[in-house]
Amino acid sequence: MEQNNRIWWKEAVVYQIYPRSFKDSNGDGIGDLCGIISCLDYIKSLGVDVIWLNPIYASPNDDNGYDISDYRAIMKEFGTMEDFDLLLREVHARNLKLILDLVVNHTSDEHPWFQEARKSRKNPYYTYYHWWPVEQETPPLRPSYFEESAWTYDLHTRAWYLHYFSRKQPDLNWENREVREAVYDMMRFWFDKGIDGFRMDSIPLIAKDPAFPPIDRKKYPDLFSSYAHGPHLHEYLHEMNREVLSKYDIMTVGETPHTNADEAALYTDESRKELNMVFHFDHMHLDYDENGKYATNRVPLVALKKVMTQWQDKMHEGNGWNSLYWCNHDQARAVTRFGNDSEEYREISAKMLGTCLHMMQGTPYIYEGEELGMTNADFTKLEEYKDVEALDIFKDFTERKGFSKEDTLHLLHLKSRDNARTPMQWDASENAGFSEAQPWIRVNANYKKINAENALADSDSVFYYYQKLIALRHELPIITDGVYELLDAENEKIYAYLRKGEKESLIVLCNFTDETVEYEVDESVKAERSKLVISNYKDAPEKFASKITMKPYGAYVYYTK
Ligand code: TEU
Ligand code: CA
Repeated sequence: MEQNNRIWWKEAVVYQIYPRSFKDSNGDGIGDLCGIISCLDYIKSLGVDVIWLNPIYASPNDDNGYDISDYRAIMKEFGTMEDFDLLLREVHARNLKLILDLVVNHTSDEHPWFQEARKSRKNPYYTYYHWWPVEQETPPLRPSYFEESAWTYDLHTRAWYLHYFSRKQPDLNWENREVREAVYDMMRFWFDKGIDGFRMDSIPLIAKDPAFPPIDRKKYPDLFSSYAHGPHLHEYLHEMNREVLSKYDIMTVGETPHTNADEAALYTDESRKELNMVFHFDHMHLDYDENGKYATNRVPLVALKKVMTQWQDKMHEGNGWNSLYWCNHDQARAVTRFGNDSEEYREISAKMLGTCLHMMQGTPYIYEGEELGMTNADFTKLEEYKDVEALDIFKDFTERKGFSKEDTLHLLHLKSRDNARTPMQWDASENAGFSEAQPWIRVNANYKKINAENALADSDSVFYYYQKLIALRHELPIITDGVYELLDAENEKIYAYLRKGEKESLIVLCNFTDETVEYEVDESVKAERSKLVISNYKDAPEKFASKITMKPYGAYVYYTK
């Protein structure tokens, strides 16, 4: 709702919960809704405004809930619909908002629609999915994100069905109006319960050309990028907005792989009435190599600045809105990947990363445990990995790409999605206070040191630093509204930028290295009456000076009015 021209989701900070790994309340080793309820005061104390839950719907859990067998029921491991209703009430009672994951590119193969569909070609649900009948010979090349091929042959129908993800995640046919109506109906069901929005999974992939023409390999060397932005995509989103979204005071964020900043404007430009914002992947791709995500590269700072700046500029010009994130349930831990998780620099670099992101324009997303500076998992054996993607990568790299077992395990350690899925570290008791039973996935051995209880007892912790960053965003409108301007684009060590308002400005200086850097800020930047509003070093200079000694992973923010 716009109040005095302000829009709540533009000023909000979102906290993302991966329910399976957050808090177990009934001792089965799996996180659940009652566990989340018991931690709401902790989340509230961080100062965030919105909670986003990864999928909580009935699911056989081939992909931890991203394979849904009933959109209107709660996954039995997570609790009941009564538990959900209580959670929603408790969230609202704390003046927080709740958004859910909308996964409608595909269902589970155990969803009744697919169970019906695969009975025969004449079944009314057959056209809810994409099929390639055997008479047309082998289906056109379409790789799956989690398997070699995105086509799996079905004996009953004598046809292959399409699944961009695992074979237990058949893709829905959005060309079919009945499918769209069924999705909109389900969305209304949740909005009528009072939820405050959706994060929309894989949303650029929903639209497909049912003829599946050959992929132009010159245009799409990695093939997957051809999956985004199929025919009628924006018509569907516009229709969804008209029929459902526009009727409620809610927020939407599309997860948009394979989407550049120009394309993102098509989703988020307010006048187009589609989505509020999207999660882009451009900064996630900077450490990829010819084998994609599973690579040993570090992210080069100059390139990082370039893509972040592009998105800041494009969303601002295009009348869109950014979402800001360093990590989520699909990515390595931020401090390990972009900072430094050594004993010496873990906390200081986690705070620097938080500063660099939270002072930008957009809505920041904090992934559970990021506020503690949680690190990548410390798995050494393949058996410790649970993720369908990790198991597929292991197979692909060792059997098809010729990597050794050790090298592949090292790549999984760097990039596996399970790095983000180890149990939330609550305290130093057994299983990190996550569960009384053995957790479904192993706890990181560093939990005795890195945990919420320790963080709450230490006024200098990453937790309290994030609390301060969030409070600043709520206090200073310039963080929401100010125009972003990058300084010193080619500097390989320092990320320096301005936020400019009509009468105010912010100077944000972040050292991405473990070295002390004598830094000279561009001479055009004048800030005589500035004051330091946040820094991860206690002895940071109170007044801005154009020559500044930037300590290792130092972050300094000056505000001028
Ligand atoms: O991810 C979609 C997506 O683009 C993935 O390819 C993602 O890039 C990959 O997991 C990174 O390694 C979404 C969800 O976030 C993910 O958890 C699901 O597995 C996937 O959709 C299927 O629903
Ligand atoms: Ca449980």
